[in-house]
Amino acid sequence: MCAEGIGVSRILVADDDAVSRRVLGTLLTMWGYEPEIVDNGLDAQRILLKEGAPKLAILDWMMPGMDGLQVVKELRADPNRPSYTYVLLLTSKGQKEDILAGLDAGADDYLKKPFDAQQLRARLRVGSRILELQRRLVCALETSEYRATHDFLSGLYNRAAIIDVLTREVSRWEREHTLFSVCIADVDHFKDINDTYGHLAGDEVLKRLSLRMQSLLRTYDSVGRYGGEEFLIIAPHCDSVEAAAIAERIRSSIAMDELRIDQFSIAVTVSVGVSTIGSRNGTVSAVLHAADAALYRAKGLGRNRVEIDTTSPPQNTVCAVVSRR
Ligand code: GH3
Ligand code: MG
Ligand code: MG
Repeated sequence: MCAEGIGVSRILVADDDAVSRRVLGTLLTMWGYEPEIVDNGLDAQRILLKEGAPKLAILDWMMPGMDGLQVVKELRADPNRPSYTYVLLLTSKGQKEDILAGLDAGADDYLKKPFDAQQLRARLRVGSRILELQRRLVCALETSEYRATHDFLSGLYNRAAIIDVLTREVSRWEREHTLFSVCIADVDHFKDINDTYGHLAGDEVLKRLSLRMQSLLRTYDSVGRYGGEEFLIIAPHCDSVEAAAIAERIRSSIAMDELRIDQFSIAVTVSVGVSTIGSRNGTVSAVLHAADAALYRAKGLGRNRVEIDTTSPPQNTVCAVVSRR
């Protein structure tokens, strides 16, 4: 899920002084870095703003075109940059005000020319450490966000996350009257599957069904694990007839093939209830309740079937019932 800890080896050097460039290039290579060296601020900015740019940069302050200070300022001005660039300003300007201006502009560190090689090396190690720390924090955040919104077993959205999607769709409908439908799919006689083949095989059935449903939905549909063996699908722009076509595609695809799990061949079917947002089903709970009532009817009518909520009349919409496959 997260980017690998690659270690920081690529480093951008921007300096208009040829001697400095040569010395830095030699030292950095000797210390195991891969320097990319330019002689002006504009090139430095172009490289640093690119995707996959080096995360560590040594910038000279005074350069033609765009000075190092300006490069840092522009770099920090974009709050949406996906990763952080650690910038060390290297310059002959060494007054207290200069140092403050450099750090205020967004530089992380500052070294005065002529620099001491060992000091530069140590400061680059600090930069690498900070970048690695930042990478781990971002990774931890992404992991915890994923865990908070996804179901561990199926990898689908969990109940809270799919209800969030539904809540957003209801708000959109209130604002813009954008139609959508929901389907609740419930595995038929799942308890018997557990009892016959064991709980682990039951888990595997749920995983396979999740994959199957995902593969049959359009990219802008959402599916989540709503309960133990119940799945909630949200189909934007679909009226109940169009959503029923999606539900039917899922039902028939699941019913068609038995699942091979270990030495067993397991026949699985699902029943699906469909409802559509509308004046009579205009809230999260009402639209869910209506889909649940339709599901209940599908169970009562023999299972392995799709039922539409009777209060959801078909309407003309732009829902294109197209599979991802
Ligand atoms: P129906 O056709 O009426 O829906 O019958 P059913 O047996 O599917 O429904 P019921 O609600 O009686 O049983 C659902 C079962 O799903 C009971 C529960 O142990 C099982 N279940 C819920 N979550 C999981 C899970 O994560 N893994 C497994 N293996 N079983 C689960
Ligand atoms: Mg069931
Ligand atoms: Mg159930």
